[in-house]
Amino acid sequence: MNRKLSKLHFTLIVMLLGIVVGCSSSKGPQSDDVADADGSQSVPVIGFVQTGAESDWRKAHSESVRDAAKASGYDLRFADGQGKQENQIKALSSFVAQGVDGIILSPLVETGWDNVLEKAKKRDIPVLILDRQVDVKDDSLYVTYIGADTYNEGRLAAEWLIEETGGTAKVVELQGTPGASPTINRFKGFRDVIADHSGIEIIATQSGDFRRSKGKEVMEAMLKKHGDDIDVVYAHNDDMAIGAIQAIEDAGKKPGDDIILVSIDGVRGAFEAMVEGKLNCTVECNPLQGPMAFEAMDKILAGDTADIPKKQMIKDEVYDRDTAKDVIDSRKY
Ligand code: GYE
Repeated sequence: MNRKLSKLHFTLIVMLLGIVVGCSSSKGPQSDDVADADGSQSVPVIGFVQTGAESDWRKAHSESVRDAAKASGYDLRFADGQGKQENQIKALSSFVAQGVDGIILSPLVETGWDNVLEKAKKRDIPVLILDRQVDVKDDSLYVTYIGADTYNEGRLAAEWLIEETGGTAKVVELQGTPGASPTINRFKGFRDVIADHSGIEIIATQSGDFRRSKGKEVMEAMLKKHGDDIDVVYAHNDDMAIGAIQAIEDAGKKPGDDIILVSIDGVRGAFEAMVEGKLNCTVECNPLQGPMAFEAMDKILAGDTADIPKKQMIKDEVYDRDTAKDVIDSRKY
């Protein structure tokens, strides 16, 4: 019997008898094919290794994964990497040692995962990579990747900017966490588009670690150094753009008018800033990835992996000050 089926049976039995089961446990892969000592069936256990809680996007992402796990009947063990790869590696190893049924990894950075993923593979524990990508020598170390097309997001931001400025602007860039796939891709996507537009010049670029406080700090330093030269801020996420807005206001300038700001994510705070006229554009990056992840996990645990693509990308939209007001109430994160 596959795990998903046994989970359904379990749910049915509970419903029919009207029994409330207080807790469930797992004894690792295949464990729910057999009943526990007390006669109950356990539900599949998934270890989720998250990057941390660096942004509003991330908070929405964690919530989406938690909600979807619950809705799909999984027992989710949540590990918060707190912005450190070593914490994530430790959590992953520990999930492998616990013999969980599956692992979802949102990797802080792209490289450095080969060894720990080998451990999971040796124990036959399937790994789904969610949100950020990994760069590993052997692609069979994970089953599938689900996330946004962050390279395209960088391109969309640049295309919007060229249209808005007519192709002439001095830009400062606030990069995300160094080595993270969205940082690498948003950096590259943006540059690939402006390469044909010599009037767009990046005069400074620095990491703000995808954090609001860091975005503000870096922007303060950039304003001190480049002052009136700055026409545009390109931020790799909304949180850093919101931090930059504060720094621009503190410097006595009008964000959105004196300095154009374009960022990525599409979180509520960005829509509020656009409605207030302080942010000009955000490229959506949908964090509500939980349902897709567990739909794939259902198939993986049922051994039904043949039709799961290696990469599944979520589609993004572009929103600006003109469209923000019309859509803000329908935003889900
Ligand atoms: O843009 C940022 C977050 O990995 C795509 O991580 C994600 C990024 C998102 O902290 O806000």
